[in-house]
Amino acid sequence: MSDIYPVDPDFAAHARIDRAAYARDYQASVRDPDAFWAQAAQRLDWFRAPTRVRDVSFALEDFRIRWFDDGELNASVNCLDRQLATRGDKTALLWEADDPGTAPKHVSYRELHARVCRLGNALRALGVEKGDRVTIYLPMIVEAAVAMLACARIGAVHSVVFGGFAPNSIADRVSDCASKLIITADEGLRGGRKVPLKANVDAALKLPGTDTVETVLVVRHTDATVDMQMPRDRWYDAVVDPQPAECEPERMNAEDPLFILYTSGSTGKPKGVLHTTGGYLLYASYTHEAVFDLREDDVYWCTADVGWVTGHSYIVYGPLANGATSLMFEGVPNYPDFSRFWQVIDRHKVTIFYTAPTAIRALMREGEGPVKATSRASLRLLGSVGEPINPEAWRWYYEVVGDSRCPIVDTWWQTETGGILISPLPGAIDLKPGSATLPFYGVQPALVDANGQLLEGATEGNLVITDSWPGQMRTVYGDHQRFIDTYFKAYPGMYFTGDGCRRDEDGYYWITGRVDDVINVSGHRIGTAEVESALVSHPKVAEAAVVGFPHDIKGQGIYAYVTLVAGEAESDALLKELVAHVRKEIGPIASPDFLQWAPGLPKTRSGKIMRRILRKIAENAPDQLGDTSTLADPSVVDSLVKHRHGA
Ligand code: 6R9
Repeated sequence: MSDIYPVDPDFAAHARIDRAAYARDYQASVRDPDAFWAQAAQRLDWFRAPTRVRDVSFALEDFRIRWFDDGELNASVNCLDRQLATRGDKTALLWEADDPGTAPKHVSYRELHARVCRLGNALRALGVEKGDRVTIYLPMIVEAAVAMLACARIGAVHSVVFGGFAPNSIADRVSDCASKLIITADEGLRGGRKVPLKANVDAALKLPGTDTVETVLVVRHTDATVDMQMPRDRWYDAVVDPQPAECEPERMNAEDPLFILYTSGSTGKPKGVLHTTGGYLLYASYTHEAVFDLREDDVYWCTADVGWVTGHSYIVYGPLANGATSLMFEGVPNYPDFSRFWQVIDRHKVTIFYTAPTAIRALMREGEGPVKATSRASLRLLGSVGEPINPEAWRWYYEVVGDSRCPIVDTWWQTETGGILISPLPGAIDLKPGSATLPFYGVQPALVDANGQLLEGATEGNLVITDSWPGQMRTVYGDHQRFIDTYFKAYPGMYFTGDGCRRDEDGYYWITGRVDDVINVSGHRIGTAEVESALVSHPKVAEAAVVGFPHDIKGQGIYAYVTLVAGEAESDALLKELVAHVRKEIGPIASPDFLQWAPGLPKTRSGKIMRRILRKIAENAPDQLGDTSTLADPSVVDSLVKHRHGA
């Protein structure tokens, strides 16, 4: 039996949503979604208020997802202009540098508005028009948020590419959406180390398919000397600073694209997840306010990178649409030492702290000392996102970091969902360590078996969502059929999340992890197919198979089996070379933790690699290999088990 942490009565007394309100409003939201979301839409400022709420069908023959589709608004106006009257001098973004010796920056709503307008004007002057795609490849600096909002202001569609990605990955993402312009910086700075962002862009733009890029705007950040290729490359400050501080916002239809964000799937290249303006912004802001029980004087800190969806929805769009103070951190949890997070919390009197289980596990390993050296008295609420949080890490987070005072919201969601779908509301829902608990308003989760049969009661199955919510992705950029095939074919009439899940006797949801070929490494999604194709692109590799395995800190690690081209010799030097090759092709986050030589791979007679078996070998569970009789050559398994890494 799992233990329960009941809602704290003191917290509930001041919370936005209490138990009764959640029960009542959840019922209302699924009984009459039109009425519920029509009311909720009033939280946004519209140029033209929508008269239609939802037009949705998940049926394959009649597929559509549209929300508020006669409404018109602008996301940057909602995040900036409408805050000016009452919050002009309030800090919108509070920036903490990688080096604690660098002064933090407080950017007010008024200043942020002016900076976004200047960049919006500059982008227009450079020929960027409504609907054009702009790639943002920046470190965690204020300009990253400015760039996203400036795109939103002029109706350009941003595609933020995580600063840890290598030139090949940048090139793939630039060419897929035919970006016209890239915004980058000379260098990034993380944990005292420099990241050559501009040089990576230069290398990416030498690769095929990237010639749509006309301009590269370069933010001066570390003042490093970088190659500037005129007229393509322009210094950001030189172009942006002279622009006027007012910029006419584009009137966007609610269903006009706001951004594309690439994410890994189980097959092929990363998918360009497309989110639109009205539904996304409404959902990001509403969930941010409700799940984090937001108050006017909160100092809210989400430690994600803007290169991931969490940074989009819960550093930039949600918090700013709510007029919150959002802390943006350039650095890493262990620099200069393992108490950095807690020092930042004390320095800025952070009240809400939202991070990932992998960070908690890494910090937990260092013991209580670095935490207890700080006060953290300002904290009132903690959050978790990115992967299942093991109960042990949950309790450490609760007891040691939060001094058993602060509820934890374990928020389950995905790039595709735009915002949080399953999470406690801290004043309304009792907590169970390791469970994301219950659905947000309007969200209808269900469990199905492999045949798509709906499962009732306390049980385990594949997690689906049976009806739409406003923050749902609308398409895979440039490949609508792939969108439908990936998410709506497995279980007709339902959105398939790719996650396995258990539901307990209280109706609580416990996410068990991906059931597809996606590995969740430190909360980052890596497709096994991407790592395999990077390995196979090395001239000495004939074949590769990649699986995930349980990893104490990262949640899952990457285990690669590699078959060399005939005549090539296995060696430690080549092993290192292959790991380095993957880093160079995709980026450091995709580096295999282990690489095992595989003279043969377990295949069915039709040639399909049996990953189930490879997973069990990687997990060191050779007694659970199951039936191997259908293999073309069962003897390869014995040899792989014998030579397992560490065996
Ligand atoms: C927001 C984000 C999505 C995948 C998702 C699931 C895992 C995220 C979780 C969680 C258990 C949580 N995941 N939050 N699993 N509990 N609270 O992480 O988006 O990068 O697209 O990853 O992450 O497996 O399917 P994304």
